[in-house]
Amino acid sequence: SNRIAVVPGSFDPPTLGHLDVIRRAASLYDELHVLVVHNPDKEGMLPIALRLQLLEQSVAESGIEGRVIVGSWSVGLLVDYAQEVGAGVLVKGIRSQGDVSYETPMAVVNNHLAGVETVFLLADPAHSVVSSSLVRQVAALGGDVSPYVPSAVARYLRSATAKDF
Ligand code: COD
Repeated sequence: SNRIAVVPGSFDPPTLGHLDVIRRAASLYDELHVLVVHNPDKEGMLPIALRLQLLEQSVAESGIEGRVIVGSWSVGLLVDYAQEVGAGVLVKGIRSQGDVSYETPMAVVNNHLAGVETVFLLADPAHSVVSSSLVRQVAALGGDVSPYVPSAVARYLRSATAKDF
């Protein structure tokens, strides 16, 4: 159904850019699944269970209106999950031409595989330089990441020691 959408990502960790896309997508669809997907191309910092917990806290703290379900998916195709929950749409955020180049082949293949459409939301310029990798780097070097992440994530990163990165 096109009333149900999935926002997939690595969320390693969740950022204010992610939360902005989640909030805007939640206003467009009746039900939104925010899905932590293991990206085989990326090594990853935080365990999936922790990313899930931080996402749940961030969604709760941000007061996002609408039905938002946080989950994870590590076996099989993303579109298998979409079909399982009856979602006809994937929502992705676009910060740059680089994001367009990265997302285009996946959007085409996901449509061929399962008829699922990908909807792109343009990043808010206020967040368009924010990425999880930037946050990881600043946090690992002892900088303040609170302008870029939800407060639950800032709290976690402050409590974690350098050896966790
Ligand atoms: N502002 C707006 N949007 C943002 C921001 C920001 N500051 N930061 C990130 N985003 C967007 C990204 O563009 C992306 O759309 C989403 O948020 C998630 O970002 P990340 O970095 O957490 O996640 P990615 O880019 O590593 O995505 C991982 C996925 C696993 C979702 C991706 O690789 C994917 O869709 N894989 C599909 C697996 C599959 O089924 N493959 C076979 C067919 S293609």
